[in-house]
Amino acid sequence: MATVRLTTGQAIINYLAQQHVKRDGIENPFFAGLWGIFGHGNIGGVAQAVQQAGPSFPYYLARNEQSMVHAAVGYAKLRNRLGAFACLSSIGPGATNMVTGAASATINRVPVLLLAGDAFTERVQSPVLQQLEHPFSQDTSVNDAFRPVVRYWDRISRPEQLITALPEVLRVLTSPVETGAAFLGLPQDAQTYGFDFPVEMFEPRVWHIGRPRADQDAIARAAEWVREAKRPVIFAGGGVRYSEATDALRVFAERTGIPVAETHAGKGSMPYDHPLSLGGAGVSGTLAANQIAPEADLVIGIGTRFTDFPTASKTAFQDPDVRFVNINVAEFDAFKHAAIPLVGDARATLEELVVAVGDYTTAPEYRARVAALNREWDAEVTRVYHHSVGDILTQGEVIGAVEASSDVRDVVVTSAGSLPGDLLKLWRSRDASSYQVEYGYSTMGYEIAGGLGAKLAAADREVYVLVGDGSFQMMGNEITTAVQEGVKLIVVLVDNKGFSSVGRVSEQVGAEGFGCHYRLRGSSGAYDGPEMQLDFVKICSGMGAKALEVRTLPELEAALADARAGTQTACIVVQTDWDERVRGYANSWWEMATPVVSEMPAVNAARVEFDANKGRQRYLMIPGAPYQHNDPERWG
Ligand SMILES: Cc1ncc(C[n+]2csc(CCOP(=O)(O)OP(=O)(O)O)c2C)c(N)n1
Ligand SMILES: [Mg+2]
Repeated sequence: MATVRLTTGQAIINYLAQQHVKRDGIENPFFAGLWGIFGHGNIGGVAQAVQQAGPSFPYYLARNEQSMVHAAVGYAKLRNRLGAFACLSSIGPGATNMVTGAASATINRVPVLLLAGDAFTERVQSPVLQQLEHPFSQDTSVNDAFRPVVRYWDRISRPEQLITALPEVLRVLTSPVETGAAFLGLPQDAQTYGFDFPVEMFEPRVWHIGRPRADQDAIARAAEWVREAKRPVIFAGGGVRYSEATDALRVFAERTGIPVAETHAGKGSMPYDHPLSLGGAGVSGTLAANQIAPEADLVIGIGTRFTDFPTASKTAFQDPDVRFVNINVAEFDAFKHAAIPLVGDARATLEELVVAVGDYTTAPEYRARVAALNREWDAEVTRVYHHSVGDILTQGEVIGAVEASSDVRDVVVTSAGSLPGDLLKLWRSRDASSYQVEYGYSTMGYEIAGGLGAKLAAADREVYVLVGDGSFQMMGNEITTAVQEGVKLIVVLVDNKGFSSVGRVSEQVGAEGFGCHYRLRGSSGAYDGPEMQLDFVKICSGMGAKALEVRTLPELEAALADARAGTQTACIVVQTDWDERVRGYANSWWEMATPVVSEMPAVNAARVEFDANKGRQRYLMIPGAPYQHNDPERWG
């Protein structure tokens, strides 16, 4: 057997460089390279290997291990999971910095390979710098903290373990069902050990991404439910986009007259101006979606996890006889809400279901109502985009100006705060990949790093990063990396002096925005001093970006035009009003645990409101049976 002698680190890099994915006849290399931050936990191992590999496996130097995982996720999301990065940390804090990124990748079901240094297998020198000494297990390290947040976890203490571990990593990362973060803990000595690997291990390998088909009997039963439906609605999730099923969805919707509401991950599944498009659903939903969903007698969930946002904390569906058909490649999601599970690829299953439902179509009045709601919603978006409160811009005006400056294929990225909800409501998605919001984990700090990853995946598109002042302060530092890479981002930093979004939910529970403002500590001991005046222009220009502050709409419009025309990363800082929010529409309750007892009247009033909403919450447990209300006796 022909062999090649390599270290563990070299074998990993050489293997990753040879992995390809193929779907629908199109083949591409899977890995775009390695993000990393070096330290004693990897310097002689994977770090040496990537240096030796040179341009055949590009290396990107990040500023924080968490944000390098976000950059990897931003990249893989825009590549519809057909491309990914590996991320390399040292041992200890570098590794644990990746835990949040890992959870975000896994929750959003986006592939990323994490390689983290670990303490010597040899142990003679233990404890090494940054090693957790576990009192009753020398086999436990901080890397065990990754176990619940990844889809594959392994520790490589001998090089030859890679022969079985790496194919498992690739199986998981390229699987539409299993994908998320995959983790390899790499003890620092084991990274440098050599082994005579079989040469076949480093030959190009193609991972075929299939389109599994749903059970025929289940399709027949689902088609029957569709044919019986009077007020059906589709909930389109991220699976629609990842499966590149947007055309199949549009055909299915047009043939059947079933309108489409979208989740955060699914936004862009339908063009915003399609007469069957309802836009975002649930907590951050449109008036259109939130009026249709409560009356729906059939919900077709496609590629969605049905989180509390699109379901308005399970108050979205109010027809007592509502039934569900779920198309999902993951059985776990397909079975939710007692649905007929169509376990399969979104595109393949829609193509079969459209045939199975035959000549079914919704009534002309239903279509007409949906089309009218779509037009009404568009008028509301225009109204919000132009709603002005005087001498300070509103977030609606800011989003409107960004949208007006953008082209159809340009990309918008955000993650936490009030921006994702407002964008779900307002942004007029015209291209399936243009809406790149991370709202599965809603990770403050994802924005700029995620935008950087998105831009690496789509250099031909402008990438707009919308980021709140809170998120920016948590992790704005990848601007430096964008500058270093010569990667252009247009960052719009919305400075409303604190957490407007948490302020809203704080008011919902009667807590009056406590602790959500950036104010100096005042003489009373509380945060009631003057508002902090942070100079974000200086911070951004200090990192090498072109930065300026704008105060009026014409200034914002000019700055956006200038940023588009330029070639370098630009940061536009815009102050907005903390209190001036885009409101919720129709049924948009988000369950916020609210105290049953308090000394504060506002909290007690909030609890009354909570109880009323809680009474509308449904369990959705038994298919086709009048469904179960949450029992009022049990809430308190
Ligand atoms: C890492 C992390 N910590 C805390 C939260 C909870 N949280 C959600 S939004 C938010 C405030 C965001 O502030 P900012 O970016 O200024 O946006 P705004 O609410 O003002 O729109 C907080 C603290 C979170 N989502 N992520
Ligand atoms: Mg803010």
